[in-house]
Amino acid sequence: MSEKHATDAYYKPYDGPAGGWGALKSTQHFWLSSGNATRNVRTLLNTNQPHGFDCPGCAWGEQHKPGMVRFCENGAKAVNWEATGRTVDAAFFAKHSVSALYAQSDYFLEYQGRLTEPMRYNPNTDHYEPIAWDDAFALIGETLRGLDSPDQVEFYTSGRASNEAAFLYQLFARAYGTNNFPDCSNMCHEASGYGLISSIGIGKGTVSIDDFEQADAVFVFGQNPGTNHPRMLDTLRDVIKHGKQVLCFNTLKERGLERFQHPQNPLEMLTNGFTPLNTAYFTPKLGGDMAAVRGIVKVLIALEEEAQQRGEQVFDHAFIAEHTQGMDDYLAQVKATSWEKILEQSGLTREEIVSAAQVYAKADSVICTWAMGVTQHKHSVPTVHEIVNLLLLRGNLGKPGAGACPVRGHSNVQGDRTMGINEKPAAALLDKLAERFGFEPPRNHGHAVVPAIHAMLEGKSRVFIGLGGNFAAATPDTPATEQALRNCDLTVQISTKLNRSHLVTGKNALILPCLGRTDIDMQATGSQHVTVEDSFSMVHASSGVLEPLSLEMRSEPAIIAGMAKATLGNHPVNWMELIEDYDRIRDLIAEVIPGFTDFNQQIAQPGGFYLGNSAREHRWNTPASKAIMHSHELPRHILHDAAAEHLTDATLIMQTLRSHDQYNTTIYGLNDRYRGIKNERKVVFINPADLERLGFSEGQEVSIRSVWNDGQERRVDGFKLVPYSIPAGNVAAYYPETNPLVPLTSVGDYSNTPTSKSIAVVLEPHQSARIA
Ligand SMILES: Nc1nc2c(c(=O)[nH]1)N[C@H]1C(S)=C(S)[C@@H](COP(=O)(O)OP(=O)(O)OC[C@H]3O[C@@H](n4cnc5c(=O)[nH]c(N)nc54)[C@H](O)[C@@H]3O)O[C@H]1N2
Ligand SMILES: Nc1nc2c(c(=O)[nH]1)N[C@H]1C(S)=C(S)[C@@H](COP(=O)(O)OP(=O)(O)OC[C@H]3O[C@@H](n4cnc5c(=O)[nH]c(N)nc54)[C@H](O)[C@@H]3O)O[C@H]1N2
Ligand SMILES: [Mo]
Repeated sequence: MSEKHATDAYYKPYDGPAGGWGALKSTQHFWLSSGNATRNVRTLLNTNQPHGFDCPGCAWGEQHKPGMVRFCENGAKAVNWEATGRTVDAAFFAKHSVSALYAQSDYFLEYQGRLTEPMRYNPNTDHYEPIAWDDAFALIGETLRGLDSPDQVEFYTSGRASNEAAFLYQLFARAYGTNNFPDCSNMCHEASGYGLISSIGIGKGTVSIDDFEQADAVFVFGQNPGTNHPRMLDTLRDVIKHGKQVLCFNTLKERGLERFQHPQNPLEMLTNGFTPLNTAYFTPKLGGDMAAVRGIVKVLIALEEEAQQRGEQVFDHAFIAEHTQGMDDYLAQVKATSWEKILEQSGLTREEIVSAAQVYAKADSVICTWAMGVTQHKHSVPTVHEIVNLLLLRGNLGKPGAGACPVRGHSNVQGDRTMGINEKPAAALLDKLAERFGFEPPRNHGHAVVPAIHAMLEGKSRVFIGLGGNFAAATPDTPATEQALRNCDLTVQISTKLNRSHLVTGKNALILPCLGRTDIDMQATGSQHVTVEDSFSMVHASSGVLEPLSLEMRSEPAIIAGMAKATLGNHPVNWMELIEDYDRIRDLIAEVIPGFTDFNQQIAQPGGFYLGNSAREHRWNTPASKAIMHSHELPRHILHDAAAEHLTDATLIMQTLRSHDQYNTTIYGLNDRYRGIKNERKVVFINPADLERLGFSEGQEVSIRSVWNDGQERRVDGFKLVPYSIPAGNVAAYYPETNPLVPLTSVGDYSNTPTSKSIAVVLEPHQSARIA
């Protein structure tokens, strides 16, 4: 008889491959439960097709392979979720008070369906009530015109906004007078942007998707593509099939980095075959990647010394001399770092590091990819610098099959930046805006996410406008962020679906329902397409295919134009004329944003066009006109002093991550198939030795309290312990349920990104929720 476990009800280790029948079954489930199944067959088949829409899921690129099906399991969830038949209308809000809705889960809120009409919060009744579009715009215009300074408004963007919407949004905010652009990327790949600009002079990845076909080795750091970028599995699978190397560095053994059964490969499906997705798998401790890369470089130095004796070389000295600066200091820094420190911080063995270095040294072309496991730590920028140094030492930048590949999150987060969503805009952009539109844009830097929260908390900012996203739930220190939003005179949420941010209202609060990627966007001159940019700097068009569920929904560009017109009149453009035909917006983009010449003609090509990448072409936009190898000491501790000074034997370091059934704060379901979790989100993955050492038992409910020196208690309750293969001293739990634990001031050096992958916590026996 098998042993009974306290976790049996919600945890059963999953031993299948990624993809496979499980993916098909799940795709079918989300399709059938969309409330719109018949309509959505066509919707799904239009995903990522030349004349269809860009998948609202991730920012992975398109491989130029013909085929009828270009979506993955999680893309299908995203599509069916948006293209639901359920609606949240005036009757819904009349029935449910805001306080009652606030008590519901994030899953419940979004499941209710698409927002269909503009609503205004009535504090007397605690209900949202319908408001006419013109009245909503007038309220925004009056409020904005009545402030003491334009810097009292926060213009938030989530990375689904199209290029056209983002361009109009930044034009509106700058013509109004502020650079306050808190953006989801401040919580996401900011460290990649900062790290890459400061080393290679451009804040974007340097590879194209075709480079993967030519890479001898791909190093994957801190990402879980099986869930978050499933189409990348296809690419990794091809690398392996070509007999090349894939080295994975991940604190967890993620099934989506181990083996893959391609749902579109009949042979694999019918024979239950699969392809391994890596040739080596390393499990560093949280925050250990910089140390791991440093160890690799330490081995490379030794290999270089040996090679020189034979008259050979491991480093690409010609490349280094011509294109880089700072190598000597960097190598001295590496030599000065002890093996003891490298092994302690990385959690890897010396043999593992040597084996990775040998693969690196033998490969003629290497791509390094990474995501949140690298970018959400205190020392994320130094880690990105370290990865870039590794690449530069063998000239792995700007040659086929080689380069840096930060794998972006939201489907157009990269494009939004290209369009000027940036609280620290380049002077060249502002000069261009001044020249083209004849107004003087603000030159002072604005607020990113964390400074925006501080400003609202302190009463310095008084209006929050969210172009998509879920600010209240996605940001750190949830009670502080909620207070910040409640302090505002006005909160405006431009959204497709109901979420937590609608329920955390300013004195005035508006919900403005918008069209999504899948919807047909009909304007005066006919149906419009928009454009997006993927992780590989490819810009392409996206056109919706579904009749919108309500005539009251408006497109994002139309909503921005409405707010701008009500605030600024026809300054500096005739906003409404632009909305009649988005080609007109693209003509302005072509004049202002580099790389977009002949935008409207270029976008007509199926598959879109490539924006180019200066570093790939060995043009280095840095002060020295060279790629810079930065040298940082390994951090003394991966935590901030405010946490590190209070450590005890009971302190654990926690990462917050995504389950397989969620898209950021959008919870599609309660399962995490590849990690074996069913019908539960409040779990803590913990090393069995820690479980025993700390005197807890499997399945026990605990409270998680974070360790920080400001005297404030940050705690979440009722999480169940799941023994899991995870390095000792590390734990993992899902976001956004754990966001209350991330102190607002716990941010990355240089990046200001919340340290969502390294939070010092202690576990305590569950305290039942306190009565207020
Ligand atoms: N289906 C789906 N797709 C998505 C999203 C989604 O929520 N759902 N979100 C989108 C967005 S906005 C983003 S930014 C991306 C996020 O994509 P990911 O970065 O893959 O997202 P996370 O779930 O945060 O996963 C982090 C991974 O890094 C590992 N990790 C954590 N810390 C460390 C570390 O210190 N070192 C190493 N080596 N590994 C570490 C974790 O074990 C986990 O596998 O996905 C995008 N795509
Ligand atoms: N603890 C912790 N916190 C994190 C992270 C983490 O790993 N751990 N990850 C961070 C990362 S990487 C990111 S990117 C942020 C995400 O932060 P956000 O981008 O703010 O959050 P999302 O959950 O993606 O936003 C979901 C909402 O967007 C709206 N929406 C969806 N599609 C559209 C559209 O087409 N138009 C408009 N206008 N609205 C739309 C819907 O109303 C939906 O409820 O969270 C960050 N927060
Ligand atoms: Mo992200």
